[in-house]
Amino acid sequence: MKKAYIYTLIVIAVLVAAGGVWYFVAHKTTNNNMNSMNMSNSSASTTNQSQVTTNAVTIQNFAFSPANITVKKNTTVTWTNKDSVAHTVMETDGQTGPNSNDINQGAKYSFTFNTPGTYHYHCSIHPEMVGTVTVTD
Ligand SMILES: [Cu+2]
Repeated sequence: MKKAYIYTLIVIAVLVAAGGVWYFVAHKTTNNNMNSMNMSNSSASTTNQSQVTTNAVTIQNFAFSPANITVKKNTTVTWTNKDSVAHTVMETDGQTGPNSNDINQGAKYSFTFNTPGTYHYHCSIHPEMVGTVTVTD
């Protein structure tokens, strides 16, 4: 009689513990899914489309300047970070393009564009930072 009571308590305790673990795991998974869904694609930029012919881009105040540049093919473009935080230069459309590691304060990153085309890029740390390199023949 007493034993059966204790076994019942143990069974209930195990079920409650298992339910708690299940809830925790399920809840965590849901959160992760929501986080990955939040990585929204903010590619529709309505920024100034004026083109500047230069191979030097300054990163300052969380922006690429000039944001839209034109170069001839086989030109090496250099980005210089004048912010106190790190930025990156990452090709956006899956073309062979710039793909930097963290560019720290005062550091530079260079990429040579050999193929004509339009290359959209962004900062992987601050995806709202975008720019384009137009490469002409
Ligand atoms: Cu950045």
